[in-house]
Amino acid sequence: MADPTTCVIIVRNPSTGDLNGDGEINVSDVTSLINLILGHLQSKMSTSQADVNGDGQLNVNDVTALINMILGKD
Ligand SMILES: [Ca+2]
Ligand SMILES: [Ca+2]
Repeated sequence: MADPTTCVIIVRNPSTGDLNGDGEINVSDVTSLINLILGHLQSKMSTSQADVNGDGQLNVNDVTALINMILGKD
């Protein structure tokens, strides 16, 4: 149950970018994202996890956004 005195601001789905679901966002997720975009990986995750920049499409821009997220430039 949420504490009514606590204000939580969720900017994005916390699982966004964690494509392989291991709880961390790292180069393994970049690989998974590229494979997903290239059609080499069947999507087991919701699009919201792979659509890193949230534009509704899966493409190289999400790879860039994911890399920036990993590098802390997000
Ligand atoms: Ca991961
Ligand atoms: Ca996108």
